Amino acid sequence: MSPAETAAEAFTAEHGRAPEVAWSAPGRVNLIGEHTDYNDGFVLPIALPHRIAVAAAPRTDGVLSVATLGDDGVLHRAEPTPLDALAPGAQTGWAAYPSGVAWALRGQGVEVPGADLVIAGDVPAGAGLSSSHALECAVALTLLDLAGRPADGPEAPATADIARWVQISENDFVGAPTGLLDQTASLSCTESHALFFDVRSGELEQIAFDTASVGLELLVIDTRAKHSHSESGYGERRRGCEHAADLLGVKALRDVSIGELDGALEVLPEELRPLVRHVVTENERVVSTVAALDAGELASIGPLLTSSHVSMRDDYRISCLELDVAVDAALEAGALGARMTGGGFGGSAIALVRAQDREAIGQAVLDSYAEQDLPAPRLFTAIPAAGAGRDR
Ligand code: GAF
Repeated sequence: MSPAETAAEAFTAEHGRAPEVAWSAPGRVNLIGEHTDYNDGFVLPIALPHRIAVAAAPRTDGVLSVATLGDDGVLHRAEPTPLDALAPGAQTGWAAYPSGVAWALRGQGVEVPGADLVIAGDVPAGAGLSSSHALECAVALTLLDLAGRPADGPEAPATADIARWVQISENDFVGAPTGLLDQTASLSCTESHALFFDVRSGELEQIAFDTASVGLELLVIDTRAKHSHSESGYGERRRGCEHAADLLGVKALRDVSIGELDGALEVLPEELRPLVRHVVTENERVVSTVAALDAGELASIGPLLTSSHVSMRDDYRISCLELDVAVDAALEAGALGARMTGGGFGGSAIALVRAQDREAIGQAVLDSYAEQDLPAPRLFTAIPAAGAGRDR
């Protein structure tokens, strides 16, 4: 059963009526371009086939009720809350994500009605694969539909606005100071493509990314080391970048070109230099990756992925033992390139591998984990899937 079918079935069992609408949104893997989004830079994600679905129907009493189907098959219910009572800090835990979206949409003048929502999905949580944004995007699309402004209708808000509203919910309600990468990926990625997103201009370009046609695979290694944006050093890195941009007299680090990097580093305090070096070189790597993909040279992006990892490990300092073990083992076993993906401090790594080496590289990663007494990671091959959409 698809996540949407599962959510619809759970909705009917819970509420004794069928849902009126259902929308789902995917998790993502960012191919390259990490911690560049809040620096107005470039990112290049793909959507995963893993999705979060929301089945819903309106209520007439102005109350939001939310329930989510756990991996254990048990339905977890949040306390039903009047929409008027939603405010940052009023809700914690998983329920803050859907509630925050309702709050943010209302703040933008969307007439969100009371609603029953039932959530189900298969994006691994805490794996750095953007399960929270998949959830928030699916909720946003569902509530917009119930508010009479479905994303596939004539009154639809611009997709960039929906992404921004989801960001407001995440930043101001959930309290995680994240950028625009994940929502945009979840809403705008397409099958067989990576999404080249220029965060400053808002421009989106679909870049063909068909690994199978050139005998390659993108292996995802979910390290199972849990990561979280609100508790990690994410905000600290973000503030460091903003401080560096201030000192350099630019709007964002996006404005520092690779040619200006050495000069910029000279005038910055020592502790900010590695952050700036990462962001400026990472933007450059995204542009080079897109150029290689456009030229049909998919295999040649491997070294760019690996340099990105080294930059995050040594300069941005957001890697961890589990991520480094995964990357090193994959590279030693013949991966063309490998890097951690997402916010860091845990979560997942990716490795670009030749299809015929996939098994051996996967085994090498598992062996390396066993040697280090780490719990076995979860491995799967990512195939770029479709972005968010209506299921009902
Ligand atoms: C997380 C954030 F949510 C994104 O906005 C982005 O900054 C990413 O970390 C790092 O590239 O996924």
